[in-house]
Order: sequence, then structure tokens, then C-alpha cells
Amino acid sequence: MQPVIPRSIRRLAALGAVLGLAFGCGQQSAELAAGNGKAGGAAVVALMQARNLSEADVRAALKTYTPTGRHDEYYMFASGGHSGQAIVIGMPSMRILKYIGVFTPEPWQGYGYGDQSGAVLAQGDRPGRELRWADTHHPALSETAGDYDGEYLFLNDKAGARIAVISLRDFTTKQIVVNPLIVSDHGGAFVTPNTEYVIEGSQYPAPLGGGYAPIESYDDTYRGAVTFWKFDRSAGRIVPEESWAIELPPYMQDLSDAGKLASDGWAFLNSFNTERATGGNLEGNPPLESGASQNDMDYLHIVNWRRGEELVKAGKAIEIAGMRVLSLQTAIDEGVLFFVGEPKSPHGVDVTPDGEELVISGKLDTHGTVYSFAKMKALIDAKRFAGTDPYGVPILPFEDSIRGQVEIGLGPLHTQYDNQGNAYTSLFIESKVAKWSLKDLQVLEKIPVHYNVGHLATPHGDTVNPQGGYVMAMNKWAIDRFSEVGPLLPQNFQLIDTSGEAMELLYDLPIPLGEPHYAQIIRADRIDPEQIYTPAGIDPATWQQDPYAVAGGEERIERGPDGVHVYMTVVRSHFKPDTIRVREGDTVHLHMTNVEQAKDATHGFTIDTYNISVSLEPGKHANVSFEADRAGVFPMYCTEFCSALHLEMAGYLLVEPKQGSEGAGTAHGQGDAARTAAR
Ligand code: CUK
Ligand code: CUA
Repeated sequence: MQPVIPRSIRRLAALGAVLGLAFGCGQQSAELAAGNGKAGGAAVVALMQARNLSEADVRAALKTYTPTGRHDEYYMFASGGHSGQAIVIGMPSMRILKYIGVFTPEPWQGYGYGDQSGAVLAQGDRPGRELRWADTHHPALSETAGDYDGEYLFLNDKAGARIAVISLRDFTTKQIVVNPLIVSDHGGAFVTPNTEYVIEGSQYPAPLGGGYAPIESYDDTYRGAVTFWKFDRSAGRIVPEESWAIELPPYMQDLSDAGKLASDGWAFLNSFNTERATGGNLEGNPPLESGASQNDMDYLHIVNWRRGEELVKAGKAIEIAGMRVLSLQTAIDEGVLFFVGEPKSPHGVDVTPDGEELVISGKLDTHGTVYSFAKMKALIDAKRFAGTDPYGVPILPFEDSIRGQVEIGLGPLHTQYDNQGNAYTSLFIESKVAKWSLKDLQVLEKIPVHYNVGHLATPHGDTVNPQGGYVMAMNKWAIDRFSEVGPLLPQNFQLIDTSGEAMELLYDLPIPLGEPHYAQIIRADRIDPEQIYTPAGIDPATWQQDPYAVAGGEERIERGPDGVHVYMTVVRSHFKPDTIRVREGDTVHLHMTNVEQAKDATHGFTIDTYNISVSLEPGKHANVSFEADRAGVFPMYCTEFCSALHLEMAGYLLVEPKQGSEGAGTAHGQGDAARTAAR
């Protein structure tokens, strides 16, 4: 293992100590860095002047600078927003380490460009609809006993109501499940403390199971739902047949969180639009956003999922679109669902590390409200309700459910925790992160961020074991932070040091491929991926040796009733066979094994114009089937600069024309008109 930056060094990094280090022991390297022949401290000062850096800037640089070869203390797993991918970032260096293709084809990983990974993407299709992008919001690391265990990552797609399963054994997507009940989600992915379930709450109500109902019948026929996807850890897959859901009233359910420790067995979802506004602003109705903002309180949904699970096992569920669903009436009758008021247009719901409290912030309220699980549980047990909602769901009395409120600021959204008893809440309107004491409900400090922060993330900050030290502000607007790139600006992640007396802004990382929303940050020592697929011939989808795996010496081409099978090995610096002769119209099955077992000895593979891109990491096996539907000569080559003779790592697919066919040459002249029209 490579060294990580010890926390103690980071903590020592008060200015005096830092500059002392730089001026003293670091003399030689500072001099080298300055490159101007000045000695020690003078060189640093000259550099600071030349680059117009303040002492705070230098401090921030020293706290994040990570020399070559040194690894980060944390991994951050961020959603990739509209890109439909997940982003892996090292912290505190803020170096982007990987984009993981999840809902969207990703050419470098060869994800969805010909090999068996296309079947994973196809799992995410809806009937009659090929979905190849996603609006990913909330990554969730798998947990054991309420803490991240580094084994799996889950990610939701708001636009398609889907959940993906990514294995951190090789950082690749293994499964996508489509929620058949709902067409839009938001309260996912969140896991229960031992990853028994992956929670997915709906966002925009619609008839459950799909289908049409007039919007005038919204109150009666539109519904929300929360789905509990059963996760089988040993198989590493969600099991739809063992999953179930609860029907919810047609409020717009928002974020969710699983209870833990004291509140284990429960889940919490907040909601907005308890007004049940449906828009229709061209039809004489108020626009949705004002219709949905009339009430002072919406409803926090309190769900006893353990009880729900028992009821489903006892056969109390009905089936809708193949999903077992506890009806709203059953959930009410059997004590599975309760409400309590939450002010106002709430967004984040975040269970505290001890599981005893929940912090909820309302976008249109200046407070964070701290709910006591023990108080709510006592009210539920005593059946002491303040009333019911229009659907009959019991509502707990608000004042008796909370410990208190803290005046945080304008537009509070999400809350995360550290290991010192502090909470950090993002203030969207104020563009600040507020640090406050959970015990005293007092704001301790605010730091400006740039700009309009949405989620924030702290290391293990939503687990039973927060690590403290940092908070990452995930800002929606960048405005003036970076060099101009046209009207579409990147998002801005800002790393903040929270270990000292005052919070310090350390680093700005532009995110250029979508709006990530949320991230989770895990200690690097919890992540231990495989370096190679071994033995050679592994299919990453199954982690078994592929039935078509090819060993050195067994390369061959066979013509069968289902087409031409090419058994190919891949090794620096050739494909064997490197000449493939087929006839126009043949189906071709490539079986490719990278027989290398050296770390990082990855080859790529493409056939020109065939829209194929395969990544062959050491030991990986890929199967690619395609129709040789165009006669012609098609170079195939390795797309990774794998060796000095990488350009020579090439060959030909020769597609002989059918009898009487014209053959190749159809491309000449095409597209000239389009080219002249461009630019
Ligand atoms: S989020 Cu999805 S609307 Cu605040 Cu979790 Cu951005
Ligand atoms: Cu293999 Cu380039």
C-alpha cells in the first residue's frame, strides 16, 4: 500500500508550523520549486508574490497538495448527475480518479459498446424505450452495522426511476433495476444499516404501475411509493422478487434516510406539495411551485419497515406490475406509516450518527428542526395523534415530536455530521455552509461557498461513524470561479477543512459533466479493489471464467451454424488472430481474452466504423457479436497506448462482398454537403 497523508500532519498545518516546515526542512525542495535560485523561505515568498497568493492560499495548497505517488486519505463517490455516471475523486487532493459508466455507455471502459456489459445497460430499459442517460442524484455505499464497508455502491436515476448496483471489487456496474411501480424517483439510493435493503422513494406521483389517469383525478388515482429493494450481498445483486413497496399518498416524496442504532428498522422520507397542486398554469391554475408552497407544514413520512417486511412475508401485500405492494390502507391499519409536520417545503432528512434524532430543513424555512425518534416512537406507541391526513394517515403532534429548532439561515437543505458533535447544513440561498452544535442547537460558524450549495458531504458523515475533518460543498452555480467555457458552466465542489478553529476553504474542483447532487466519502483503507482479473478469462459480469475464454495456443476461427466464432488472445503487442476473413452478412462472434496478468496492462479494441469499443483489462474476457453487414476492409486496432509497438497492435477484418454485390466504396462523397453547411 502507498502512504496516505496522516491526519496528524494535516492538523499540524497551522500557518506558523507550515511555513516553519517550508522555510526550514523543506528548504531544498522549496528552492527547486521556485526555480529562481533564491534560498528557502525567500523562494517561497517570491513564489507567493509572483502568483499573487495569500498565506491562506499557501496553507490551503499545503493541505491538499499530494506529491506524485502518494495516495489520498479518502475516496469520494459522487453521482455524475446528467452524465448517468459515478465520479470517483481522491480527497484531499481532489484528483479525479475515474468515471464509472453506470446508466450511460462509457467508451473508455467499453461499457455498452459491444461486449457483454451492454446487457447490464439493457436491464435498465423500460418497455419499448431504450434509456441511455440518467439523472443520477444519490450514491449510497453499502453499509455493515451502519458504517460504509467499501463493497458496493448504489446509485439512483431520478428520470427513469432506476437503481444501479456497482461492485467496488472492480468499480464496474453489475446490475440496473427498473422500478415498475413508479416513473420518477428521488428518495434513493439509501441503504439500511446492514444493506438489507436499498430504499427508493418516488418523487412525482402518477398511477402506480404506469398507465394513464386524467390529472383531474390526481387525488384518487395518482400515488407515490417507497420501494425496499432486497439486496443479496453474497450474490452482489438486488433481488426484485424479494423486494416490496408501500403505497403513499400523492404528495411529492423527497429525500429519504434509513434509521440506525436507536432507530434501526425505521425509514424516513420527507415530502413537499401536500397541497397536491398539479400545475396547469395555461388552464387558469396557479403554477405548480406556488400551488405547492401554500402550507406551512408538509409531512415527514415515518415508516416502520421491519413491520412492513413482516406483513409482506405474511402475504398482506397486493401485486402491482409484478411488485409486492402494501396498500396505503394496510400501511395505516397495521402501523407501518405515520406522519409528522415538517416546515416548510422540506428537502433534506438526515438521521444523526447515534440514530436518535433527525435533522430536517425546509427550503422556505430558516430553521433546522431536530426530531427526537424516542419522542415520536412514544407517541406512536401511545397512539397519541393530532389527527389524520385526507387519506387517514395518523399525524403526530409536531411540538411533542421535536427536541428543538436551530435558526440556521436562508434556504437550508442538507445536513451532515462530524465526530465532534457538530452538524453542517448547506444554505442554498445564503451560499454558505453553517456549522452548528447538535447538543446546544447553536450555530457556531458559517463559511461562504461559491455558489448556491446543494448537498454537502463529510467523511462517513451519514453513518454511525463520522470521521470529521472535512466538508465538501457541492455547489450548483460556479459563475465567476473558473475560466469561461461558454454559457453552460461546470458545477463547483469546494473542499473545506473543518479540523481547526475556523473553517477554511481549501480547493475548488469543477465538475464538467452534469449536476452531481450528492456524494459519499469513505476512508481509503476501506477500499480494496482487485488489480487484475485472475485467472485470465474472467467475465466481469459474473466474475467467473467465461465459457469462451481463450488460452494462449488455442486461438482459432471456426465457422458454425450461428456464424463465425473468433477465439482471440490479446497480449502486448498483438491480437491473435489478427486477420479475420468473413463474408458480407455473416454474424461474427469475437471471444477475446487479455491473457496478461501484469497490473495496468490494459488493451482496447475497436473495428473501424463498427461502433465497437472494448476495454480489455488484464485477465478480462469480452464477447462481442455483430453482423458484418458491410463489405469492405476494416482495420481493427488497440485503443490503449499499451506498449512501444502499440500502433502496430492492429489487424484487419476483411468482409468479402456477397456474390453479385457491389461491395465497399459506398462512403465516397457522402456527407460533403453536410460538411460545407457546417460552421
Ligand atoms: S438533491 Cu436531488 S434535487 Cu438536494 Cu438530494 Cu438536488
Ligand atoms: Cu494494446 Cu495498444
